[in-house]
Amino acid sequence: MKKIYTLFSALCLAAAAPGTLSAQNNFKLVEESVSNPDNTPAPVYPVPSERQLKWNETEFYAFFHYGMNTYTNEEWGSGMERETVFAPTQKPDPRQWLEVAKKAHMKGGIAVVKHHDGFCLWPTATTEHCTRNSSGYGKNVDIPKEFADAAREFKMKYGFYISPWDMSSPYWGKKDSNGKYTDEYAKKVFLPQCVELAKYGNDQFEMWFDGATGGDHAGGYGSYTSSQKRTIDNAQTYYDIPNLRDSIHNLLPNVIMWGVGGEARWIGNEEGYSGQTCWSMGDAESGDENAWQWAAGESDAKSTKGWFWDSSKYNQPKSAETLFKMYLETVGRNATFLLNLPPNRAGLIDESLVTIMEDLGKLLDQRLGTDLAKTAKVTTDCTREAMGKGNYDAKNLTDGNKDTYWAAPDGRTSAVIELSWDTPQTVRYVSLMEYIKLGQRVKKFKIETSEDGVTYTERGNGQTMTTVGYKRIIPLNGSTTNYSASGFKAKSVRITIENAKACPLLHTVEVF
Ligand code: FUL
Repeated sequence: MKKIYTLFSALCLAAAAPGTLSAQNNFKLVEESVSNPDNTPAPVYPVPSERQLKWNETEFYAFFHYGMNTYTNEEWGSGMERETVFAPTQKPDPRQWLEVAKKAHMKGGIAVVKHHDGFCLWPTATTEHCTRNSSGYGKNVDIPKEFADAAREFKMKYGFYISPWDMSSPYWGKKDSNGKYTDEYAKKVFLPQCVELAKYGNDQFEMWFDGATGGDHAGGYGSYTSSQKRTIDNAQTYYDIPNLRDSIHNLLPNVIMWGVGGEARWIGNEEGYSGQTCWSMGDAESGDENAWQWAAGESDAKSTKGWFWDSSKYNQPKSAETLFKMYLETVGRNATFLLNLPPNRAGLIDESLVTIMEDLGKLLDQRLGTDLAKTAKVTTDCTREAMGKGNYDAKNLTDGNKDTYWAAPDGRTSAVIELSWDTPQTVRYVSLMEYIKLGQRVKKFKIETSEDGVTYTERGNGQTMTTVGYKRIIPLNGSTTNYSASGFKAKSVRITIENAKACPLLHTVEVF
């Protein structure tokens, strides 16, 4: 190998004047081809960063909308509420919030610690509009602290929603005498608030910045008049996002700056579904296979009627069955699922929601809890040659290790993976996971089952089987409305990747 390397370098250097770009490029190419002893597949760009990968693994996590609006029964406040209006009827208990989320098998949570009204759920140094000036059980409440402590206790991931829009701040949207926006809000309020939150733990996984840019709700120090309506024109520049991103990443290496932060995208609806075709780059429900920036989708959705608990109304919690459908249409379609559980005026998740979360946890156990692939014989019609220490064998698909994967040889954009059992199993769902560290590749696939190992029938008809990405779960009955399917008897499940951007790589196949 060393010889070839030297020979090629000599040839390259001879072919181009030393020091020129082409000499350097040739040198690099040869160096790369001989320094790939494991025959690792070339990446298909864009690829996720380490922190984006870790974030994706959170899959299903809770949103907790709690704050001033919980005590005014509003969805958006005005910024003019007195601090004493925040009046919990007992000590708020973020530990209970996460305990409930865990029952539904969520892996983490994001607490809203400042909504658009600007009231901060911690005694911040940046404004008086915070719990320091509340009374009773509200006085000096420190939600980020208790939330972070509880998450660590439960070994769950955690992060915070901090609204960039701040109706209570006199600086928000302020212009100077030349009509130019001042940077006072970013410098005196928003950036310092993010830094304060960072101090609650460097293990945070996501900071959530919603995209609201002002408007009808003028808010702050006065009454609603049209002259008080404030807006901003460009969130990126107004909040100094590039600087904020760098500063926060220095403090929180694993945090994803969501939304306006640019590291994960809004799926484009708040209904709990993503596109059946869903690329981890581009925009909205389906993404764009040709976009250059990795931005996987996150689907934020409500479990009740509003984002905040409304003590004056029936909050209409969704059933566990509906939430299971939302799970399959988000996590099962290459998006993460951020499900809102709004604490009530006692600062607790209401009993009605607790029961639903327990039921959802049970449904997930029953339907996606026993992986039949673990007992299957797995074969593929092609396997990449390894050359080095590792391997790309079919057995990697069921070894429970996300770092080992099956790979097809270069030049292949289709492949067949087959799982079989000696006795027929009842199969309902198939879950696939690409090795996205090297890019999202699969463009089309199909699934068949066979009861006798001879005759195969295509399943999942009705589902669009295009992309896979981080995870894709196909209900084999093919329905897009009824996911409590009874299933099919199968001695064999055959997955055919029909098209891919480059040689396909999967790290996990599961069958339920
Ligand atoms: C939106 C907000 O305006 C809603 O109140 C809610 O917080 C939702 C999650 O994000 O942008």
